[in-house]
Amino acid sequence: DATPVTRALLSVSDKTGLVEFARALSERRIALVSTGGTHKALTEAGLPVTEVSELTRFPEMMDGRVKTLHPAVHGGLLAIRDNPEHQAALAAHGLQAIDLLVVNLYPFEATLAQGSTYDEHVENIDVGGPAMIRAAAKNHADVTVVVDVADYAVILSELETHDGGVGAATRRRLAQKAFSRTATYDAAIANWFAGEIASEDAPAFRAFGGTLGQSLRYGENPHQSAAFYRSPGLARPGIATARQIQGKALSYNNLNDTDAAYECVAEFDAARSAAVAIIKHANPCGVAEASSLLEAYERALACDPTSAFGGIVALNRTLDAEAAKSIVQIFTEVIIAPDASEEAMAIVGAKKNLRLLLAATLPDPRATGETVRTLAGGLLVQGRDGAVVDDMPLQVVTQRQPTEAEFSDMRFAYRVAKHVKSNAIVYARDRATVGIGAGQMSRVDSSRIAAWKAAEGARRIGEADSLAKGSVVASDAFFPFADGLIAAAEAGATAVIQPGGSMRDDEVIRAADEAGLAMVFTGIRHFRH
Ligand code: 93A
Repeated sequence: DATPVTRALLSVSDKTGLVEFARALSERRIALVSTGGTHKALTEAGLPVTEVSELTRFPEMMDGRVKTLHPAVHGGLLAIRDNPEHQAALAAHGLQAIDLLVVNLYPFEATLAQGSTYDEHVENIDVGGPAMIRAAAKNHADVTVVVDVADYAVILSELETHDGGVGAATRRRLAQKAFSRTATYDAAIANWFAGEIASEDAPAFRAFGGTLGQSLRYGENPHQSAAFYRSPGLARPGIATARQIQGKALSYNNLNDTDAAYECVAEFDAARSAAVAIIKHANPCGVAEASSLLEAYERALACDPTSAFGGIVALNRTLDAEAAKSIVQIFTEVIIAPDASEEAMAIVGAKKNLRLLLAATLPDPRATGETVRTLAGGLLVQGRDGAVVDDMPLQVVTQRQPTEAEFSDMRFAYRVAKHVKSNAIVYARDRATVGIGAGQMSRVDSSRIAAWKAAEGARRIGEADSLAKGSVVASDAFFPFADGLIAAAEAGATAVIQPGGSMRDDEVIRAADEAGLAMVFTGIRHFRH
């Protein structure tokens, strides 16, 4: 019951094991036909192979969308061998029977796994491949179909035991497998499509309008669906207007963190200094200002290199080669900058997965506009926090006046604190953060964490004193009691910047005076949740 194999058509995206398999077929005097890429691989390996365009007498066209969709292929696969009319039709049109079909499809599922764009998904929908697979599987009485690299060995052993033929049981089993493959393939396409449509129908989309920027593989967690929308109502330069130059598709968390990173670094006027912010879980884990991006990056990284691993790096100036070289040393998820030099792009280009976003302009930290979040059954809308420390009437409340250096560091620390989740405590020295405490329910806990990070930083570089020594400390909201302030003084801070406005401000000021601290009130709070 074995059918002889004299001609094989090979058309595979995954070329694993292809050459070895084709060589074994060729050695059995089986004629090989194949599509462009497969043909190239086989001729390069020195195998005799006919291009499918020779069979169809049509060139492959439309970027490969039409290569095998032709009667020369489908007639060859579907003709019943012992049907005289079918055989006469083959002869009349000069067609040849194909006995073995070897296909693996465009990698649609892999494209899904990478989280590619809509158009990339569409281009990876294989049409000709499934058509051939279905034709060959339907005609399994005469034709053998292989859709899985793992079955190459099965075919070779069949050809061996059946003297150049494939047995009926194997043909039936492989035909079943072939239909199962096209079914799974189409299911993956249908599911992806359903997700795209659902994203466009999402209530959030209807509420805010705009356009679907990208449907995302998932949200904050894999069980949550997600999409990114561009909303003209919220239009301002930043993450939504940035161009992705390279790297894997952005995830939900990437987008959220990159937005936070770029908004943070935009607080630093690019005309005045180079600045770098490194973000993890939407919080800065290091921010620095310097005369070069390289120096700013290295100082930002030094604040908390452990947390910076797998972080987002935002820069306020054109990414240059020196900074790029340093950034690619550790695992980074995303780099965002207004622009990048050719050389820097080449350096980043060596890291295929690393995402590089160029946003052209920096967001305006003073911009008005709204932020929106949902809560059960409603929306919370507020004006964005466009307050900038330079515009705040800083009031010195202690006996000691801050020095110029302290003033400069306090303004730096307050800019950073605006972008740290509350309760936020930021220690800074020479315009670099040395300890950041974020997102604690108690301000004292945030202070402890920030001080601990500064002490860790000193330990890492072998300094005896905590990096908080000689630093300034910023608090996003007032110290309700003197304890937080005393803790900062004990950690080594010499100056404090905070909004003021506590019922116990007098107590807090007295404690600052006793500790010899300089303290300024900004009058403006920077809560961020
Ligand atoms: O774009 S297609 O749907 N149009 C076709 O006519 C066609 N024929 C085969 N894709 C088509 N294929 C697919 O090309 C195969 O399923 C296989 O995945 C791939 C092999 O192309 P190449 O040999 O050029 O690498």
